[in-house]
Amino acid sequence: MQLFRKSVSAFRVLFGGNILSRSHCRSTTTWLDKMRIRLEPALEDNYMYLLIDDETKQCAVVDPVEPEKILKAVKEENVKLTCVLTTHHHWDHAGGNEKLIAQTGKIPVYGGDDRIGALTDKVSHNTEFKLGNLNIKCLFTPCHTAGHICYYVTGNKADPAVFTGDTLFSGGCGRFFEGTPPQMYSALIEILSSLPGETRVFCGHEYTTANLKFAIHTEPANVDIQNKIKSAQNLRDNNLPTIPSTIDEEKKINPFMRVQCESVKKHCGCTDPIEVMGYLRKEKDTFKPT
Ligand code: GBP
Ligand code: ZN
Repeated sequence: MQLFRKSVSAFRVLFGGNILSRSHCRSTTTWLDKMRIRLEPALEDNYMYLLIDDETKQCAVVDPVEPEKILKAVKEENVKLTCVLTTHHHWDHAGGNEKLIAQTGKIPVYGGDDRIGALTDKVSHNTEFKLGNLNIKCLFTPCHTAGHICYYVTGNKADPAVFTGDTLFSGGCGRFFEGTPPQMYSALIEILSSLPGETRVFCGHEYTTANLKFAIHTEPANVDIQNKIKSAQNLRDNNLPTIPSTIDEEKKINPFMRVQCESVKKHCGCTDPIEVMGYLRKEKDTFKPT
């Protein structure tokens, strides 16, 4: 039995958890100004996204780790896939690039790290390019990895979107594999917190309910976190994603976006927001909810 369990879990890891178990959520579409974003679940808890320009029917894909699913979605949407946006080099984000390009033929692959497979266009902070009529602005947010990029997308200025990879999650942030607290402070507080509050946040993993258990531990009296725990659990019970959230919402519920708040400082026992950032990440690295 033990051996069977082990090989089942190895099988799940190898095949992304979707052969023996169901996909971790349903595919959903978010309509914004001039653009449409189709969320596709991948592996155990990853998200891939199709970003579609409504007027020209051009489409970009974010982190296509399972290219077959993406090609099927592109066909269903009747759009033209014109580029790949890669948030960072980890295999569960960039690992599908080569296979996808082998199917589509040569299209630009954007990213901020030479370790990204099939990379054609290395971008840096504030690099901008177009997808049809949409504008895409690259935000350099190193820390989870040294070359991490978030992509900020605007149509007609209203209703923007940001793809945050493993830098900002709903209710949390990525582990600091290749960076430091000042870098995550810069990414979350200086760069992402400055985006318009209504910006929809599309992140790289469905970690929201686990993140909120840590969030409520840091601020037990925070009513926004209490309410979000209920609404997120309700979505997950129905096999729906908790994504997108918004920048304004993250500022209310995400401890890593709240390092300047008195209640979070008090929890950490320090006042310097960068120290608070370091304290929270260390604490969450080993956090086990009771
Ligand atoms: C959870 O399930 O909630 N805590 C996670 C466990 C991103 S994936 C898994 C985990 O550690 N996930 C990473 C993370 O940053 N989590 C935020 C957190 O725990 O608060 N990855 O797949 C991870 O980046 C990876 C791939 C890591 C290649 C290193 C390499 Br090399
Ligand atoms: Zn990662």
